[in-house]
Amino acid sequence: MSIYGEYLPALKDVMGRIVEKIESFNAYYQKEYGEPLYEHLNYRIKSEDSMLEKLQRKKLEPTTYNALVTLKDAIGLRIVTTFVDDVFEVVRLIKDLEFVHVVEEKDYISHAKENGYRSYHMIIQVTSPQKDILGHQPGSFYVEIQIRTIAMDSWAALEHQMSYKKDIKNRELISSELKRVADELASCDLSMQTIRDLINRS
Ligand code: 0O2
Repeated sequence: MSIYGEYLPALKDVMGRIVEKIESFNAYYQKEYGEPLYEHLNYRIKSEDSMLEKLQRKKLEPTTYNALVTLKDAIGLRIVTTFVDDVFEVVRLIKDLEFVHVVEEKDYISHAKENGYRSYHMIIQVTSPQKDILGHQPGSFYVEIQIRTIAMDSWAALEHQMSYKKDIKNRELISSELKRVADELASCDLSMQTIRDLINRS
């Protein structure tokens, strides 16, 4: 049986509802302002293998409770914007949703990680008509949302490749180059934002 057990349909339902809302924001921005709020949106329910691997890595029992409550990223969304300001606009809109309660926020954009990683992370709780693992109905389910710019996203993908290679040569050199590029990309993101503001004001 799946690690998500009988809750898999509820996870799919919750993911569908939040995705639909976010897509409707994008359609609204496109219609109202002539440009979308974000460039693309990815979403997934973490595969059973990845969830089991993560539980093992965190030394947690492979129970449905640990998969859904202790770890809070069974449902994951990634929203990728063109401009930095739009990251914070997406955050604001998500916080305003009436069926969403924000549990945790990590602003790795204002405070980048030491390796150069930048992204805005939110853990939210979404209410659902379906029963949750604590027996509540309506229930609530956790969703992890990562929001970042295209530049931050390409960087994270490259850095992720390195972290998965076991016997990589020149790891130190590559890490310091990645850090340098992360800072350059952050500077380009700021310049892009400034140019966009200048265009919009003129
Ligand atoms: P996976 O397989 O991607 O889910 P958590 O590990 O989630 O319990 P943590 O690490 O405190 O708790 O959460 P954080 O910092 O919000 O990171 C969550 C996710 O963000 C990570 O998931 C990565 O996907 C991504 N992330 C965080 N730091 C980095 C980084 O330095 N580089 C890259 N490329 N991605 C990062 P997991 O848990 O690693 O696994």
